[in-house]
Amino acid sequence: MRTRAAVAVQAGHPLEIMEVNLEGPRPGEVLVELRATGLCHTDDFTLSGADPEGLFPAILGHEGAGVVVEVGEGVTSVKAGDHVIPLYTPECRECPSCLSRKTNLCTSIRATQGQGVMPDGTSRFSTLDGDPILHYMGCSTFANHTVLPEIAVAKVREDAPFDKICYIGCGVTTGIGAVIHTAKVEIGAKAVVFGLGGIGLNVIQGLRLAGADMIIGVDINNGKKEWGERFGMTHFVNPKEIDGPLVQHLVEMTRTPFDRIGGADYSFDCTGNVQVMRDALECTHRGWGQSIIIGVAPAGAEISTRPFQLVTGRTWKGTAFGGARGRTDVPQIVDWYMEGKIEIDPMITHRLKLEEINKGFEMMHAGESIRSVVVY
Ligand code: NAD
Ligand code: AHE
Ligand code: ZN
Repeated sequence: MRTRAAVAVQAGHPLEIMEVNLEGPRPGEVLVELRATGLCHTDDFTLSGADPEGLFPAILGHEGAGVVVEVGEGVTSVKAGDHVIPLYTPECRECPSCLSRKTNLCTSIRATQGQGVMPDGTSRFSTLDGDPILHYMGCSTFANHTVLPEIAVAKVREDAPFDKICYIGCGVTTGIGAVIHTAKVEIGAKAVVFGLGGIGLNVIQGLRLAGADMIIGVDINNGKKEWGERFGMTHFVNPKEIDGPLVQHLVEMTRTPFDRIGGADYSFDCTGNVQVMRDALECTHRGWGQSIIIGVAPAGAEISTRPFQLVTGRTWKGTAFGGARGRTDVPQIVDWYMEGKIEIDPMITHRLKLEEINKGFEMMHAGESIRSVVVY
């Protein structure tokens, strides 16, 4: 069949809207008509050329929602007409990682996914001239239709609006999941969130859900203060507007007369900046502070700190897709949204047509949007 897509032809160039060929689903695969896709900072990171795994030409996008059109031989868990969210972290429930119960990082198709191809080593997308176009993060949601492995779709309830729940395909699940699955934040905790964008605001609403007492947001853009407060942030710090080192400032803020050491119980990096990651670790409490890295850093970047920071009981952790097991956890997050337990609508600041997708990335760069969503 033919479908319409925004193709990343080469790194650092705007996406090109074009008709592409899409082959139907092979055994174990599913053809999905996407109804909406969010624009995540990670798509921009890959398009910029900073992603060591970035390959071109490719169809980017990994935050979608749509309807199953056709299933390949042997597919049993979904059928035509089902509403689904594509999963860049699949859940096969059979590989050593899934069976370990210790991680959400299913390994069954990770190698081919990183090479931009389906598990059989081939791409379903091609140009009208027949040249292959690669898949991206196993999803390629910047196309009106895509083909996905069965293990990489979460079936969700049919009354949930596509233009909102697409965000659960990455940002919402990553932010809330980092709090509840990775950090396992407890009631009364003190937390610091660095970077109040599409991910950080979801960390904040996750912290509110978990019952944190003090939620400090840190951003270099003052415009994010109001956004943080809207979802539960209790204090805001702009590192450019304080006297002295940021870490000391945050430790002071969390210090109490009883606990004279100070420091956050939890911190979250939602920037991808390795200096911020260091500050995030070092502002946590001696003895038990945990710092969770969510941000994706460019090729070649490294983190550093004095080992003494770890010797004295701080822990550095990372999280991908918020530690969520997609097929199991994503339908539940959709339910939370439909039941009003979490918010999504106000974070979707812009709705675009596919032809306007590059404008969405421009607004992301300018800090004007929280989430832009392309509606097909
Ligand atoms: P975004 O651009 O919407 O938000 C980033 C925010 O960080 C902005 O508000 C910006 O002003 C702020 N910021 C930038 N530099 C800062 C600094 N030095 N100190 C404080 N704040 C600073 O991006 P996003 O969509 O929220 O994504 C955030 C990061 O998370 C990206 O690196 C993205 O690739 C990554 N990400 C990771 C996962 C995962 O599974 N680990 C999932 C989704 C996104
Ligand atoms: N390809 C990059 C790393 C990109 C990365 O860390 N991706 C996150 C998801 S970001 C979603 O917006 C992830 O899930 N990572 C786990 C995985 O297996 O890819 C690089 O540095 O090579
Ligand atoms: Zn993402």
